[in-house]
Amino acid sequence: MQLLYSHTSPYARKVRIVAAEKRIELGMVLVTLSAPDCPIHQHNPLGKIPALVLDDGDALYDSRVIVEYLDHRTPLGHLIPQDHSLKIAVRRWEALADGICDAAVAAMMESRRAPEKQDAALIAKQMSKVERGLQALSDQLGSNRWCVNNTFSLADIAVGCVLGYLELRYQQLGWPEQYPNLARLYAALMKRASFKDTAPPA
Ligand SMILES: N[C@@H](CCC(=O)N[C@@H](CS)C(=O)NCC(=O)O)C(=O)O
Repeated sequence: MQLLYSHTSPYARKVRIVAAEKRIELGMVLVTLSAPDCPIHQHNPLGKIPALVLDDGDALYDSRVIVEYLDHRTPLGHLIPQDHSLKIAVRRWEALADGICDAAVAAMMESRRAPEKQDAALIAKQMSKVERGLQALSDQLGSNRWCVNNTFSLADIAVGCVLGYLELRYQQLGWPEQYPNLARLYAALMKRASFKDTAPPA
């Protein structure tokens, strides 16, 4: 199996962490999305990373489908609970964390356009999703050690990936100072080899 990824994609990091936690070896294919011959287009018609190319040549996307596939491949330490209510809770955390990523990525793409072409209202709208999303993550975590059922799960991984992305791209937000409980969670996650080994380059 080969994973098409980039060093900075928070969605690809989520998949890499799940694979590492599940001790599943993946072939890694580093891609540059802006390259005209980027191989992602052969595997994902949406042209987005990550995509997981299976041994029979079929490809899986997006990250939520891939992590479910990987979690199901081995019985070792399920990251998505078997219990239905807990599973839905974990997947809602993931949806919130990924949604914050979507908004942060959209605002970043817009802010990279030439200044006269940028839509300030679009950036403000996306950043308000980021702010509200962070507040919701912090409120829901409270003083708990992990996001769901006091057990490490995909929910913590997804939250860790968005926090890492914001640390990389939006240091000026100062989320660790604003949300000490999220900072505590991120510090605990960064002690794990799976997180350390996939940290985006500074
Ligand atoms: N929902 C997708 C989001 C993937 C995504 O947006 N990836 C970005 C990189 S961080 C991308 O490939 N963007 C290129 C594009 O949108 O054309 C997932 O969870 O995999």
